[in-house]
Parts: sequence; C-alpha cells; structure tokens
Amino acid sequence: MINRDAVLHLRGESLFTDDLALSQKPLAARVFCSGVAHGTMTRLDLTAARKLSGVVAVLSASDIPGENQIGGVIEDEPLFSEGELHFLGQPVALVIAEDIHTARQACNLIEMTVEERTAILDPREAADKGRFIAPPRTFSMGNTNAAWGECEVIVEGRVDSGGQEHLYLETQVAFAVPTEQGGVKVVSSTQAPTVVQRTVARVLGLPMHQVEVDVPRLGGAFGGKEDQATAWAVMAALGAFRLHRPVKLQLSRQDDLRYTGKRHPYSSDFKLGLLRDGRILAYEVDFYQNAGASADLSTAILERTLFHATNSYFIPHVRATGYSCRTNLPPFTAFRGFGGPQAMVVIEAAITKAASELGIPAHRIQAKNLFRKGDSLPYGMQVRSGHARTSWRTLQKEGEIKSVFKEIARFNRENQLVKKGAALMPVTFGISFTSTFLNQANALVHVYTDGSVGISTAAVEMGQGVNGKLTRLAAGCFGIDPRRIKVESTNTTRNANTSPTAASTGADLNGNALLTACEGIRSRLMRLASAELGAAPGARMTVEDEAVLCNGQRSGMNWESLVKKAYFARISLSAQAHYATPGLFFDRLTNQGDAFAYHVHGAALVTARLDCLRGTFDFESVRLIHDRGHSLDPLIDRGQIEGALVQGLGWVALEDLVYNDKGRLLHDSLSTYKVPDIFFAPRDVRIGYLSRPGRSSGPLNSKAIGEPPFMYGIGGYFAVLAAMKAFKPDLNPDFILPISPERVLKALYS
Ligand code: LUZ
Ligand code: MOS
Repeated sequence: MINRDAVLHLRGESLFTDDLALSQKPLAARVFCSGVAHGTMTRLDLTAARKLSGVVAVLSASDIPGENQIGGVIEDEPLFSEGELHFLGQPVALVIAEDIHTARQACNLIEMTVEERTAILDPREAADKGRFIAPPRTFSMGNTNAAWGECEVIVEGRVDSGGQEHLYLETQVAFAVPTEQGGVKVVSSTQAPTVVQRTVARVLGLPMHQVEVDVPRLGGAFGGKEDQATAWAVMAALGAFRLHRPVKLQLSRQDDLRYTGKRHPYSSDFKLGLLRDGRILAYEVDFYQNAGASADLSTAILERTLFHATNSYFIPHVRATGYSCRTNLPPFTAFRGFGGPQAMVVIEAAITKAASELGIPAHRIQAKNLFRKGDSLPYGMQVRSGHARTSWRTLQKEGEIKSVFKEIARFNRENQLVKKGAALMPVTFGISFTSTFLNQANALVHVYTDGSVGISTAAVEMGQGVNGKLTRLAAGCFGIDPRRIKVESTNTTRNANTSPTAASTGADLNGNALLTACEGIRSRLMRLASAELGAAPGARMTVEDEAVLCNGQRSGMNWESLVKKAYFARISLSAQAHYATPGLFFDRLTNQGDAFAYHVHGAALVTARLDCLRGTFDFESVRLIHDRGHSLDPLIDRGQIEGALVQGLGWVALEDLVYNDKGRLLHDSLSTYKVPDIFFAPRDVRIGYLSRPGRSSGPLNSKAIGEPPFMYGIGGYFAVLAAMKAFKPDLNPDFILPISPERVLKALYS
C-alpha cells in the first residue's frame, strides 16, 4: 500500500487549514455565448481576451480533459460548442479573471465569425421538418376512432401556451475548489447534486468519488435548477481543475434571463366528443412541445404531459400523442408542474369550447366527468380515492359557488363596460418521478453526545421549507425539541446517488428515509432505557418532551442522559437509511403501469374582473379546496399553495416570453418581463382542505405540496375568458396564453 499522504506532502499538495482559508478568494468567471440562434462558427479568436491584464485563462471545448457532453437523458448537449451553434446563448468559451469586471471586458474582446442560418423557433415547423428530440409517444385507452360515431357533439381546436421564466431570486451560481488529489469540490446552487457530480466527473474525466458537491441552500429554483444548474457548475469545476485555483461563476440577471431554459411552450390540437348531457366519451390530443435546441428533461416533461392529458376526468376513449420538437431556442426545462399544466390547459379549453357548443356552463361538464374511485387512467393505473369529487363538492358548498355565479350574472347585467367571469379548475396530479428509478432517497442521522442531532438527506432546501419538515419529523420521532436538530447541507459525500429534489417528492422520499434512520437509533435507545430501568418485557418505552417514559410514566431519565448512557455503553448513535417508494412500475413500451405513489386532487374557483375598454383585468377572488393529507407543517403548505397559485396565474395571464425571428428573447429584463407581484395577486384567497384526507405514502400520511396547486392558476385564464364572453357573447376564442390585455382587446373588438 502506498501512503497517499506521503505523496501529497512531498509535492506540497496536502491542504491544511490555512490553505483552505486562502482558497476562499475565488477567481471570477463569465461565459461567452453564441450571439446567433443557428449557424456555424468559422473562426474563434481568443488571443485578445487572453492578453487582457487580469485575465487568467480563456477555456473552450479543446480544454476539456474528459467528454464535452452534459446531456443527462440524451447525449445531445456539448458543454462548449465545437463549431455548430444551435441557440442564442449557447456557451462557446469561459473567461476566468481576477474579478468579474475584467472577465466581462475580456468577453467583449473575443472574436467570433459565424455563418448564420435560419433559425427554427416554432415547434410545428420543426415537426414538419422531422426535427424531433425523440420518437413521438402515445398514451391510449379504449378506441377513439370507434367512439366518435357515438358522440352527439364534437369540438376541435388548438391551444398555444407560452413559456415561463423561473425567476428564482438567486441566479445560477456555483463555485469550485481544487482538492488535494486532483479532484474538485463544487458548491452549487442545484436541485440535483448527483447530476452535477456525475457530469463534472464526466467532463473532467474523473471518477465520481473525486468530485464532492455541496449544496447549502438555494434562493429559489422552481425546476430551473433541476438540470440547468449543471452547466455552470461544470464550468466552474473545469476552471478550478485546470487552474488549481477556486473559481466562481454566477450569472448576471440578464445573462440568466437570456441564456437559461424556461417552461416549455406548447402548441396542441384537441378533439373532444361528448353526449348532450355533458358526458365525455372521447378525447384526442396532439402535443407539439417546443423543446429548444437539446433534450435536457424534455422527454420526461412530455411524458408527464401525457400522464396528465385528461386532468381530473375519466374519459373512456383517449388518444394522446406528444412530439418533442427540436428548435433553435435555449433548451426548455423543468418548471413546477413539469408538463402537467401544458396538458391540463388543453383539456380545459376543449371543455370550454364544448360547453359553448352545448349552451351549458363548463362546470356542469367538469362536474359530470370527474374521477371516481377505481376509474382507469389511460396509463393503466386506477384512481385510488374519490377525492376529485369530494374536493369539488366541498368547494361547491364552502365556496358558495351558486351565489358567486349568481352575483356575477347580476353584476354583468348592470354593467356594460366592466364584466366579471368565473371558472372552476379541478386538478389531479400524480406524485412520483415518472422515471421509476428516481423514486429513492437516503438519510444519515447522527446524535451527538450532548443530545443534539445532525441530519443529512438528499433533499435540497430551496425555500420550499423541506428542512423544516425534516426537522419536525426527526424531532417527532425522537420526542425532542426541534431546536436540537440541525439539517446539514446536501452533500454527495454524506448522501450518495441522490435523486433531484423535484417532482414534489422532496419531503416524501427524504422524510421516509429519515424516519427509518431515526427509528433505528430510537429503538436502540429504547432498548437501552428499558434495560437500565429494569422495565418488564413488552413495556412501552417512549420519549415525550425529552422525558423518557415507561408505559406513559416518567422514569427520571431524559433524552440527554439516555444519549450519554448509550455512548458509554458503546451503542451506535448514528444511522443511515434508504427509502424506495413501494409498488411503482411503469412499462415505457406499453405505457402502462402504476407510475405514481398517489394522486393529489383538488379544485379551485377563480373570479376575474375585466375592463372591456382597456382589456385589463384582475383576479378578485380564489376559493380552493386542496388535498394536502395530514400536513407536516400547515404554514409551509399554505405558503406553497399561495405561491403556486399566483405563479400559475402569472403563467396564464401575465408572463409573456417573446422572441424575435432571430431567436432573441425580447423581454430580457425585469422592466419588460412581468412577473406577478402583490398587486397582481388575487385580493381574496381562501384555502380549505379535505376534512378526511385518508392515508398516503408520504411520511405520517402527509402529501406532496410543491406542484399540484400551480395548476389552480389555470382557472384564471378561463375566468377572464368568461368575462370576455359576457361582453361579447358570440366570442369564439383562439386559445393563446398568456392572455394579455392586447389579446383581450383584439378578441373583443375584432
Ligand atoms: N422531474 C423529473 C420532475 O425528473 N421527473 C418527474 O417526473 C418530475 N415531475 C415533476 C417535476 N419534476
Ligand atoms: Mo421540478 S419542475 O424540478 O419538480
């Protein structure tokens, strides 16, 4: 055996405390990106940039020691362009300098000559040209072709839904430090520490154990850091690896807006067939997903679109097809809902059109077709609860829906230029990663001899409050004050092979792993307490408020003294545990299986008030009933619901991503890209919960909360449409989202 330390010492490569302190002053990096959406680089001259005083290095594809490839699902994304340019913002080179101002200046000195080609920006155009990320997928049930003949009403149409900027407060950032054996430690603002670790290893040509990724906490993510934190972390790591100095890379807000991927825009065709009484018999839908220039997570997102094609409705005959179309825009990526919203808005548009055709309110069709317990889904799973109907009924009662509609009708009779509208929006969202293997997590728990506790899981805290939930779970299991518990950073050396904190599963997966780990320690401690106290076999040992109880009676022993005793008795005070969601399977050839641990259901009523002279509108009220299970933290869950709701309203009614024909994002600052603020938020939001939520596979029967409430916001779009229809009864809307005042006016006066 070679003494590794001897080699490091001899070379002066061992890192001691003082060296680490020194390494906190990182170099600054800036990415030089393609200025065109499509073309070929014929010349790249880095000489002038390299010569600028203060520049340490300018790195490009040829400086990569391993593979120039960061595509995780499909290998179609180079870290740096090798000549072909596929989107405006595609990284070409990395400038590393003593400070960020110098790095920026140097970027301007890079000379690049490009043969520009026409950019394809539209997914349907890409589809016509056969530019697909992957072969199309179809989910189906029954036989739509045979069913059309039985339908009494058939409506067809098209829906175009726009993208959405994540606008996490903290822009993409990473910093990397060389470690002593030629490895790197990367501190990254990522939802997916293991993806960063794996990709850094791949690009640097290192084994994964030479790459440590640490994630302290994120200033927001919303899916924007599930896959798209990786490139920047890899670049920082490349710099640290090549230069043997710490390198930090943080995008400016404008770079972040311009160059990072967003929610996928979709263009979709629907055909819906019903009986006169509102029963839906058949539904066909084609989704054209604008994937951007490389796959990123597009295929998984498109798959979730297909899973949620029918939203909360049982439809006996369904055929849903998804096309992931390659265009020349920055790769679109995960965003809260992950393709689900894009599906739900289409079925809701189809129902709205059918209601208009039948001359009945849309909510009558909605109510008639809601899932019942045991209904089959197009992917072969069965709906396991009646909560879709229960939440709808509860909303009808508690939201006083009848009187809301009556009041709106009265208002609309009395007002000519201001109109109101209301819409109901049911939501059914499947909880689990649709890639079954990702549904696993692990936890590591240490109890220290003073009774304090450190917990490490794969969960990344991004403002969603998962650390609070984990703290409550551990404190509850041990029967101790939550202040004794510290949630450590998410680190790949403590938690290996982690799944991203995504798909709303953070608390479910990591909470369950954490409970198993805590249980292990707790049962050892209880066995010891029982022996120490000479308790009768079968006596019930518990800790409550830090006191050790035997059959509910105080024993004189407490958490701290018990922990000390355990240490001196040489009993392990640490535990590691793994959790894998039971019962999941999904066959991607037949598109059948129990893909989800459970579904979250709920329903919302949104009302809007429209100024028909100006086209402006606001959302007056939202009432919603949500199935949150047995909440681990009611305040956090409420915050998630409110935030998701407003983000959803922003997607359908405010946030407009506009590109020019050269693929340049026109709204690349916060003065032109509008996101919801408190004035946009509905004035009156009332949230209720199912009174008997039942069981779930979440820890302590809690349920995932992150994504499902986003889709209540879709109701806002249909509420505005309803108000428009009150002004112009023969309105035949083209379903284009977001609905902006300009679009409202055009529709009202055309
Ligand atoms: N991420 C992912 C997700 O990788 N798979 C999923 O199914 C998913 N669902 C929602 C949000 N992120
Ligand atoms: Mo996600 S859209 O990163 O849960």
